[in-house]
Amino acid sequence: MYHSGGNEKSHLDPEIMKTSVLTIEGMACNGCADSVEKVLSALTAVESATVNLDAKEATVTYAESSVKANDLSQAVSDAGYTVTNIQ
Ligand SMILES: [Cu+2]
Repeated sequence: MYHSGGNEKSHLDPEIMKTSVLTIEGMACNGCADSVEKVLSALTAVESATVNLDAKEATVTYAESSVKANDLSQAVSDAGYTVTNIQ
């Protein structure tokens, strides 16, 4: 029987990243898509946000422990758009 030495990991649990797809109404052009991307990316717990204008969808990867899907939706409506679905 011997010690495992430096093998042991002392990290806290890594944050669990979650990806949600938001359906957004009200985006008319690339400028709108950029705005939505910016407000979502600005949230501290959001790792990435990508908007597909044609699909009216934003794909957002975020730390679920720090931000909820509702917070994403709120940020989008604060920017003047409407989230009609989150999956
Ligand atoms: Cu626009």
